[in-house]
Amino acid sequence: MNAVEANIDGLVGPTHNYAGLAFGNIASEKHALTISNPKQAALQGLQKMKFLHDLGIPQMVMPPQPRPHAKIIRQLGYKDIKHVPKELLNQIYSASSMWVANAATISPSADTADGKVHITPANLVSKFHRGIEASTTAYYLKQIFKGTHFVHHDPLPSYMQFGDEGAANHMRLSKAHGDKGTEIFVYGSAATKKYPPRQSLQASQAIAYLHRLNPKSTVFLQQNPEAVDAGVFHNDVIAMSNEELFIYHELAYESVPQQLRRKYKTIVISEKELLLKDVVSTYFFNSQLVTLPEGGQIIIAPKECEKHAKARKCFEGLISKGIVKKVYYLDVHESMKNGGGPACLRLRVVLTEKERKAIHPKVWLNDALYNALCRWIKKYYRDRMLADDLRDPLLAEESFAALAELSRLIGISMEAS
Ligand code: SUG
Repeated sequence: MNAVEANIDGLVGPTHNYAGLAFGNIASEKHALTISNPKQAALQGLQKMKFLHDLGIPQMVMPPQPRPHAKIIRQLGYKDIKHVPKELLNQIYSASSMWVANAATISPSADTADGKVHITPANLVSKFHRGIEASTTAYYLKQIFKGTHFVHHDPLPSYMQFGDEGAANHMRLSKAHGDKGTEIFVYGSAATKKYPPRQSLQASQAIAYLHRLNPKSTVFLQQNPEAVDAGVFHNDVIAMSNEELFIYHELAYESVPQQLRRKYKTIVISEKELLLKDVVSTYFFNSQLVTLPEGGQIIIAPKECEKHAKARKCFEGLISKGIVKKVYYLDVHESMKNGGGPACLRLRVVLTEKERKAIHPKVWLNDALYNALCRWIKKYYRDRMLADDLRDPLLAEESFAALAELSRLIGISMEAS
């Protein structure tokens, strides 16, 4: 069936800061308590969306979540933000909902037994600041993907047994977007020495079952513990996929079935070509592999790869072998410093024409929305933020005012979860 792949990107929120909250994510640990620039972060993300839109790839915008998280403040009995202890402040203020690759797992209608698009918001239980995203994520997704074409599941139970981090640990291979595909779920390993796993096998199995996937076309791959200990906290830090193309590093998994490798166009990048530590520092694999409307695939890579001789050579090799047409290096440095590259900032959805038409119209990026969002960011966002700024009561006011205006702009209700 004819179908296109659309991307929905998380707009960076006005409280973007570096709090060092994500143990196992080396960039987050490294940049903890350094100065962030929320305005630049949001503009960088928006420019990436515009870039894809200009290439003719359908692009949607996912709003940031309201922060500080009012419900958590109330639930813990604090009368207002002034009373929240310092060690909690950075979590309820985190703008981490920008990384929508962790928002949900989505199975296109071509793969599901009932021919509907199935959506499961991620529970993100492994980190408190991320776990508190789940209910608002579900609320937003229901407003965006409306009608009978879409089945919305609840996030899985909030226990590590069902730890689920969404599409960052999910891939799909198919001859063409609209064809029946193979869905690949990647789960963590209990054998790590340094960092805990985030995705559980039981969670991945539950989603495959809920989404009514054909077990014969569903594959579960276990992460290599060595990779997790080197900072590969999600699969999208060490593998990328699009249509029939599957590119991964040789140290990504415990094993990959021969059958899968033979069925699709599989490229394995060796340790000799790119060291595991460079996979993590450059975010080579956190690139977006995209099919152009006129055919052929391109890569949107983080700017950091351009400066890295070996990473660039790997990309040039893909071009010279005719695997991809071109690599574009984009600057999303503000997000990268918290461990989020181009692919972390987007959630992919394969849609038929009918499904596409059912989507809330105001979230589609076009030139008018792009210009309005640029103005909106410039009006409300600060260009400098440090941990101490989270103590400023004005920040909460600014952040809520910004989201109220955005809500009017894109017609999404943002009331607290
Ligand atoms: O969950 N960073 C996020 C980055 C998520 C990247 N997503 C994908 N790989 N798909 C995380 O580790 C850091 C927040 C802070 O430290 O301020 C953070 O949550």
